[in-house]
Amino acid sequence: MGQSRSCYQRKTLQRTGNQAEMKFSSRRRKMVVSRNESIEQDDSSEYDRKSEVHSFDDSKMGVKGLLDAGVTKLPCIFLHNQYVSEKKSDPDVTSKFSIPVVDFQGLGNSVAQRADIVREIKNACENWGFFQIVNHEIPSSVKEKVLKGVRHFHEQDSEVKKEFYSRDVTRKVTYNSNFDLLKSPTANWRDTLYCVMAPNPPDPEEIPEVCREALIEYTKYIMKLGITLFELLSEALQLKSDHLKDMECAEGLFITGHYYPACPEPDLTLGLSGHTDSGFLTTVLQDQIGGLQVFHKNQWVDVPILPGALIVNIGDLMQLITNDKFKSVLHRVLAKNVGPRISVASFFRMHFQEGSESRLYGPIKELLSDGNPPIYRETSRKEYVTRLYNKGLDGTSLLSPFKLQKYSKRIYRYVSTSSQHLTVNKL
Ligand SMILES: O=C(O)CCC(=O)C(=O)O
Repeated sequence: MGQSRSCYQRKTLQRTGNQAEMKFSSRRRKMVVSRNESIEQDDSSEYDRKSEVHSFDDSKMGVKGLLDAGVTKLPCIFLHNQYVSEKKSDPDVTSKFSIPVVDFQGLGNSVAQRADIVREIKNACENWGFFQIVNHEIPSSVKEKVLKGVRHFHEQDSEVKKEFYSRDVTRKVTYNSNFDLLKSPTANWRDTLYCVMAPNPPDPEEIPEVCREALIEYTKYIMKLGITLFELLSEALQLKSDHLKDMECAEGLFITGHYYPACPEPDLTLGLSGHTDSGFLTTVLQDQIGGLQVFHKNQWVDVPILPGALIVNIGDLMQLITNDKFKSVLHRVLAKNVGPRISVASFFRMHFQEGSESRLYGPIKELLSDGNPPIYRETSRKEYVTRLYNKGLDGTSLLSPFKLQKYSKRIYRYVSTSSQHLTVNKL
């Protein structure tokens, strides 16, 4: 479905304060979101994406604000032309493939049990780039509290929330809708709270009060789990247990609290476009709504909801330092007509960090040999983070600029096809 066609024949909405007045129009819909919290969908002029994006951003109301204002049809900026026809879950695929689940029960009990867990993680990181863990040590109460805290943040008075609305990546705590809104071709149906929690956490007062305690407590558990995961990954690479920890992979933690409101037209947009994560490793805590999918063997596979589980996935920088042994894999979140869906993604990754910007990351020497020469050049923390912030969810890999020339044919771009699935093309 083309964008202009889907922008026609839509209901328009005009709302001021609590008074909502609906109008119908058969002409192209334009959305205007003004600072005094009124939304006008003006059907008189041409669709001007740039100005709509800026109006939406300037309102600081996020997707939640649109829904609260009574929007029942997606504004054009959210319409995904490419993905809509191919985004559905396919039950056949879901029954054929299942994301590995690793049980951490007995991790410390015996050498043999630990070796089994390491083997399962190695297989998952090499073949899927994703796995779920159960029986990890984060109590249910801590997970529930952080999911609730994130929900409360997004559902509090919009005036309080607006204080945090920013695109300044040097700020430690911000909130906005679509971090790449100003660069990406299409917006996603999602708002996000962002907190840089390590190595230099914000002053507690900088964290929104409604989720402060929950985020600080959750961070302590995730940092501890991160150390365990990096030890297990090191062992899976046949390195010393503390190898990845010594490379400071577990130092930086960036937490995002996503809020995916129920979507009035879920088939026309996505909660989160297909992307790979930029850092070393990510953990995701999701609620009961679902929608996360992983691209595996040219198919989108649903990540099932396992009560108490945490999702773990490999990021681009881990793929780089393991010289492609561990895979950073494309994933996305579908929009749903139920919600809100809350998820808390914890990224072990670098950000702008005082003092250590010149630190270099390249393929780990111990993993290289004549038969396994380096595929990537080294990159400094500064270069990597700068590239990361300059790139949106455009379907290209952040690894591209770091591939050595002779391997550059292995750089991929994910493109849509008219068929059910995505194809992966060489650039
Ligand atoms: O919300 C989710 O389940 C996934 C979040 C995610 O992929 C991300 O934040 O990069």
